[in-house]
Formats: sequence, C-alpha cells, structure tokens
Amino acid sequence: MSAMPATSSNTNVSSSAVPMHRSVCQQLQHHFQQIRARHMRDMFAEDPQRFERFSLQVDDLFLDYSKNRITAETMALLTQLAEESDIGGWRDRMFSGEKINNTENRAVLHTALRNRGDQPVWVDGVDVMPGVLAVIDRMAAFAGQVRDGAWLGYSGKRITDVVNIGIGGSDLGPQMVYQALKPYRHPDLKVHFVSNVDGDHVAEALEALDPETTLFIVSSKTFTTQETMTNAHFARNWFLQHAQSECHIARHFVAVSTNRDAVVAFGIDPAQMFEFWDWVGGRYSLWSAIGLSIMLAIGHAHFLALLQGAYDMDEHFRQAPLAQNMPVIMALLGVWYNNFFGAESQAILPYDHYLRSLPMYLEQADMESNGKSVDREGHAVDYATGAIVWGASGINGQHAFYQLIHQGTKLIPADFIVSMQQHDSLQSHHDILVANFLAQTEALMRGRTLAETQSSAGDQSWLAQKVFAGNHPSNALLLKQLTPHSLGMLLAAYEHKIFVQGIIWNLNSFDQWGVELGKQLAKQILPELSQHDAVTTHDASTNGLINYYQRWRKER
Ligand code: G6Q
Repeated sequence: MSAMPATSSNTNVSSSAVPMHRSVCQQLQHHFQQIRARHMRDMFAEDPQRFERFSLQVDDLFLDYSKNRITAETMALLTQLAEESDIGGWRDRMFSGEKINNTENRAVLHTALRNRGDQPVWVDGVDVMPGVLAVIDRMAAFAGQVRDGAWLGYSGKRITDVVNIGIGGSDLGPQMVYQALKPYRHPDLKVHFVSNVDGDHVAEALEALDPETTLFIVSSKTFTTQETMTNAHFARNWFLQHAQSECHIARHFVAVSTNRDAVVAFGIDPAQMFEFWDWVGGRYSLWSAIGLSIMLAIGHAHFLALLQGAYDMDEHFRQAPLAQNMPVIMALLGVWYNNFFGAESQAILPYDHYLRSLPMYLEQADMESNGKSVDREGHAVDYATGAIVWGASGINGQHAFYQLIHQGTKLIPADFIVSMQQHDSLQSHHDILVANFLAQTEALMRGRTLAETQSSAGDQSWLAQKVFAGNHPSNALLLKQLTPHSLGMLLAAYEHKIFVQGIIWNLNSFDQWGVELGKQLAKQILPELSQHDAVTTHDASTNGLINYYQRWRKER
C-alpha cells in the first residue's frame, strides 16, 4: 500500500505537494509516480558510479546522499525547484541584511556574526561588522581573564564554575556546543546550564557550587523571559546570602542581551553586559555573545575556529552552484520526502557521544523555524511544511527505536552523523561504533528479502517477521574529526538547509509566533493558582486542573 497522507493538523492541508505555482512541481509529481516503487538496491545495481555521483565533500564535511530514493533526474528536477524558488536571490537578500523576517521587520544576520572576511554587512545603512568584532574582542578579553585566573571572585578566589542561565535559543546552542567540544575545554572551569523554571533545576545546579568561585551569565535576548528572570533572581539571592553585599555582584554576574535597560534594572552594570542585536534570532544566536559560555570553556582561538567553520560553510552556500551545494541538497532531499513521499519526520542520529545533544538542538532550529502553516504573505498553506525532527544517539537508538524505522509503517528519512577520528584512544570502540553506523545505513537501504531470509542461517519460523523491506533513505554526514571548525560547518549547513526549505515553502523561517499564546495564558493563570476561590473562567478541563493544583498547593 502506498501512502501519501495529508501531513498536518491544519485542515487546509489537503495534499502533501509543494506550492503548485512552481511549474516544476507537476514534473516532480509525475517523476515521483515513476520512481516511488523503485528500490534503492536496483538503483545501486544499475549505477556503479552512484556513490561518486551522489556525494560531496566540503572541507571537513563529507555528505553521502546516495542512499536516497533519487536518480539523476530527481536531483535535476529538485534543483530546478530550488531555482524556481529563487534560492539564490533569497540567499543574497539574507546575507546582505535585507529585512527578510517580514513579520518582525528585521534583518536575519547570524551570518554576520561569523563573517571572517573583510566585507561590510549593512543594516539600515550602518555596517554592523565593527560592532560584531568589538563584542568578540570584549568577550575574548573577559574570557581570557577568567580562564587565566586574573578575574577573581569577591573573596579573591579564581572562578571554577560558570552558570549560564537562559532558555530556548539562549540555552540549547551553547549547551550543545559545550558538550560537543569537551576535548577543547579548560580543565579547571566547568560550565553549567540552567533553563527550566522547575526550581529543582536551579537548586540542583547550585547545590554543589561555591558562591565565591561561581560566575553567572544571564543570557536573554529580551531580558524579560519569565523562566530566565526567575532563575536569575534566585541565583542573585543565593549569591547575596553568602556575599552579603551587592557591591560583589559585579565580580559574579554578567549579562548577554539586547536589552540594556532591563540589564541595568536587574542590577548588572552595563560594563558587564555583552551585547547582541535584534537581527540575531534566538535559535541562531550561539555565534553571538550568547556563546560567551562556549568561549569561556574553549577559549578565544577555538571559538574563532567555530566561527570560521560556519563562515566556510556560509561561503560554500553562497558560491557553490545549487546542484553541488550541500545545504541545498540536504534541503531538497527533505522536501522530496516531506512533500512527495508524505514523510512526516526526520531523524537525526549522531554516532558520536559528544553530539548526543544535537538532535535536541536541531529540533528547535528546524521546528521553530519551519513549523508554520501560514506563508510569508499570511495565506494558509495547502502543502506540508516543516518535518517533525527527532532523534538521539544512534548507537543507543539501535537498541531502542530503530525497530520502527526498519520495519514500521512510517517512512523516516534519517541523517547519520559520524566522526571518522575519535578523540579518545579507544580504536576498537570506535571501529565497533562505525561498523554499526555502516550496518544500519546498509540495512535500511537494502533490507532483507524473503529469499535472503530463507537462505540465512538460523530458525526458519516466523519468516514474514524477519523480512526487511528496506528502501529507507538516509544521509551520511561524515566529519573527519569533531573539532570547533567541523562543528561550525555542520551547524551552518543545517541552518542553511532550514533556510532553503523555508524559502521553498514560502515561509518566514525567522519568526515564532506560535510560542506566544501559551506564554500569555501562563501569565493569566499564574495568579489564579494561589487564589482562594475555585477558578471558573477557563474550559472545564483547565478549570478542573487549576483547582486540583490549588488543593494540593494549599495542603503543602
Ligand atoms: C528562539 C526563540 C526562543 C528564545 C527563548 C529565550 O529563536 O525565540 O527559543 O531564544 O524564548 O528568549 P530570550 O533570549 O529573550 O530570553
């Protein structure tokens, strides 16, 4: 049975096809009908050059996309889709500081943060590069002092622990990069990340810390986010209980924000504030001062290498023809499965312990960017947009959820991300890890026929259960080694993939109105939780739950 379901809860989505005003979509639909039943086994058998044809190296990063349900014609048609969508034009608009975030009237310039060239970048007639470079220099000076032990706490001890207080884009990127670049970290400086407003998170993070040796970074673009400000005030009180005097705050609290007034109101001297700008989206901000915790951990030079990696990918994205452009290819493959095969999700499967938080990071990067059902002009779309992005460490996933990818009823395109050289000296461990990655992509592609199952050794009962259909698509993204540079390249590749898909779907990938409603309702509900009278102003379920909580809250 072939499935091309409507792929959204949006009832307007009646088809999974891409915007039909792009003329190539008719051809793609026709081509899809021809290819949908073809097995990748046969494609490999027919084309000995398939691996060379469908793979691409960009510096530290190698993409093998030959295990996809594509032919040369598929890629030619998809590339035509990219051309018809004016990817090149939109890309230039983004890089040149045009306000492509139309609903917020903002430029989208995370690329300026890692611009290692000498080109100016203009926003409203002002070159933003001097400001960008000045903040990097300030971060470097500060991080250098903390790392060298020149920056001392109020009692004269050196800083041993940094706590980044932030959430969403002000947390996920730095946390993921900190974890990924463990081998590059300062040996005597630990970074902790507090995001959840569940008090257990901040309480647990602080329980083993010494206020005399702890530095807090309050990371918030707006400096109004309820979770972050609640945790920041808690940390401030915790610190003052020990330090006693507010004059010591300056040695222990710094802010990263665009909101100077709120930083001052919180009690942090603007001299201790690291600035960024409204043209940096939260989920694209790890390259900005939001990356201060990263720089503290890995140092200025490695932070610059991270930026350089992203810049190198930016340059590739800007200059490579669409047909040989890594982020464009990744995006087009995603569109192929999302809009033609009706795939609903995309798995991210790192085979590198240090990349285990990458799936969570990409969940936000992708789903907050392209989880939209209204296009740039405000019209409801009638095609599927952003996929559900999910995943976990691949090797652990093999013993957990891979069953569904192999033999379930869903088509789940998967990205396997693997480092060729490990940081430790355990070569036999690494060989086992890599063998498993290779085996999984091969098994997903080839499957196992009934005849093969019958001729395999072992119990011949329940043969139907032991057959694998195969034909499950995957990309392999290989890093020579996980370094600041290769990580920068990898992350920038995914950012641009998301951007390209957003353009094809005619979305604004840089706003996030969907997170607003819940925030507003939470503000309304908060005072109701401590009121004496039963709440009756919501729906029966919400009223019931509020009143249930009130009862337990009183008992405590
Ligand atoms: C990201 C989102 C969101 C944001 C957080 C934190 O693109 O906008 O995840 O980063 O809500 O916001 P603040 O940095 O303003 O606290």
